[in-house]
Amino acid sequence: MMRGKRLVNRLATLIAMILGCLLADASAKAEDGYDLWLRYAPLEGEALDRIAGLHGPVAVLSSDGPEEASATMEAARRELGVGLTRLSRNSASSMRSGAEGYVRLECPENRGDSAVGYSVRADGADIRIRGSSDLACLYGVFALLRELSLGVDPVRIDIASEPAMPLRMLNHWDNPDGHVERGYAGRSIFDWWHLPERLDQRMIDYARANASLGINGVVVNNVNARAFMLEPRYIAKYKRLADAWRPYGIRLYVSVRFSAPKDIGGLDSADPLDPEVRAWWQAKADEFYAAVPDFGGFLVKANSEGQPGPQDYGRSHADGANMLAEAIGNRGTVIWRAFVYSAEDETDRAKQAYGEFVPLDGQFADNVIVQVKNGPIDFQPREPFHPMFGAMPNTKLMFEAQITKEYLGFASHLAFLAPLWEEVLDQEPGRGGRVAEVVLPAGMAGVANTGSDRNWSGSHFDQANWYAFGRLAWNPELPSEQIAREWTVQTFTREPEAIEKIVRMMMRSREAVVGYMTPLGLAHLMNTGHHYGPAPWVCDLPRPEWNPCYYHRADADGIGFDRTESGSDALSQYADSIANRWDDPNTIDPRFLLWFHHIAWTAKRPSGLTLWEELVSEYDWGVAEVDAMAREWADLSDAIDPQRHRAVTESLAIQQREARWWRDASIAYWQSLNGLPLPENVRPPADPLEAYIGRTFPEAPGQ
Ligand code: BDP
Repeated sequence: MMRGKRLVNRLATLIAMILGCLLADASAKAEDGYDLWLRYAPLEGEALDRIAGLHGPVAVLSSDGPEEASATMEAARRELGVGLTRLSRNSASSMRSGAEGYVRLECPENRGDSAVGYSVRADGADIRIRGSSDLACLYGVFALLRELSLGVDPVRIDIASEPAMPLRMLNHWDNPDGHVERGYAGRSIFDWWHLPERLDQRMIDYARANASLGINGVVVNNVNARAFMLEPRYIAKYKRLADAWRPYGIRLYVSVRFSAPKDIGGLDSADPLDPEVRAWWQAKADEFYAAVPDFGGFLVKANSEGQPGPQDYGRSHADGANMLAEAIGNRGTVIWRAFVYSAEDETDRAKQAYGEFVPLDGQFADNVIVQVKNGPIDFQPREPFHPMFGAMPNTKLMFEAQITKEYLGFASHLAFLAPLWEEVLDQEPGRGGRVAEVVLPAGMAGVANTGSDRNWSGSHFDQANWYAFGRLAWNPELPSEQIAREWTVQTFTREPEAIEKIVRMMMRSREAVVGYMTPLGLAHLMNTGHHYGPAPWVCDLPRPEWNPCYYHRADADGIGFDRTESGSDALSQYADSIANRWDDPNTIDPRFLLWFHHIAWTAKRPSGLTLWEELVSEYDWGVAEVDAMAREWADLSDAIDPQRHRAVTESLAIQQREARWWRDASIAYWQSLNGLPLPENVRPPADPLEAYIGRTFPEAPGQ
């Protein structure tokens, strides 16, 4: 009998082991990136023991709310249940004995998106999540699960957090036909064609991911907007989405085409001072609010890159924005973009937005926010900060970042962008504190990098940019490295050496891209239209500022855009404390050298090298950095699940090849101008210049 029992036990153990292996294998296979940073991978060892006694379901202590749990509270409970179960190895039975504790959600059951600060604190064996709205509890649950994922001992958890800024939003450049402008992750995640009847599960998963970061606003369509997206049939679609996102604290915004009263409204003008036009927008806004009572508002790209705007009628940006602001009233916000440059204006493009907007400081209505890109040109791998941040003390300014990597190698190049944003947020523009402080009354917007790809972002590492944007919008003081580390642990592995390697890769990645694409302050050298690959030679496009040669100004003698007093004087738009430092090529931060100065190829630099030698060594450094990243990643094959490891390996191989392409094509072109030999021991470009010029990619994505 005994022996029979033992046999049965052994067999049972064996079957369990085989099943375990199969399951483990299945879950390894299932690592396709869809779960983002919300994988809640099972904890192990001590970390697992420590959460063993922790339970949901949770006690909800409702102080003044209705009996029924709100949808937000339901979402919080659900997330907690899923998170705790997965962290504790997917099986309640594996919860060891020990102190039994509950996670208690102590939030009123009211809906609210203003008071969302939360605290998460251990209290004996329990954990209490407190806040003054249901959304605070949802945010607190995500914070708790993040801490637990990071292996923090529950009894030590003691966090209090609130968002630094009111608006933390994603801007989607998604078109109604499903194409995503500057999108490298497949088609749009928004299925406009089937909405409102069909709501994809992705819309909920997307909202969860955003809520986990505290993102609270989503502009669902491209800034280059189609007017028909304001028609009633679209408002019904927005309603369905807004209803689905409301529990997650996300308000929906829409990009509008300024000429809509003419395009779809039957009027013959869109003049913002025309009473009929004003009445049209008023009625339109009312229609939106009737369907979506918490509708966020309108985002507008006006008089920029061919888009219509108030200047078509001799009116100012303030006239246009204030007209829409009046229509929206205190129900929402108008976000007016400062990304403008004109087809006729000969002024240095880097100066134009400042020139148009700064004189309007103080004239925008209270519910208008002016959205300013991080730099004065256009989301380049590196730009100095936008001088508008220091020049409009009486206007709410929002920081616009580009999460999708239009100018940083699309989705195949690894470039962790938190250091780029941190670099700008940390600058002191001269008035109002650091940029991070200037934008506090408004917020941050990020051009989304999501798409229909299974991994959402086109590559696994690009998820980190979505994550980092959200974390910085919640707290712009978070160091990039901390963000990289917490993302890595949640997304990839808890193995300490692997974490360090991945964080190192991430932290060097953006600088590497600058190195092989646009070192020493160069910018906008990408190929025409799609911006894929190098094309510094392009100089024949109809508008001067569309040409790379406009930006680098290289000739036989030197390279760089003189933006000092002897040139375009864009430097004068910066505070004296900065302008004085940047005015001198020997004291300027070399990272901005050629942005502000035209320098002779043979000029001796403080480094002792000539400019030419310095430039070439930057390219080589960038290429070597990518090689180093690829080597580090190759070493991680044991720490990362095979599917994602292989995917990243393949992307890095593309990046290695394209980094060389950038370096070689750039060097070949500069040499064709300056006739200088390469410094000693430097590898010549693999191909002649003509071969690089001849490469065309009309099919490149995202155009
Ligand atoms: C540029 C993009 C273009 C956008 C524009 C914008 O190339 O597709 O429409 O910015 O921000 O970077 O409006």
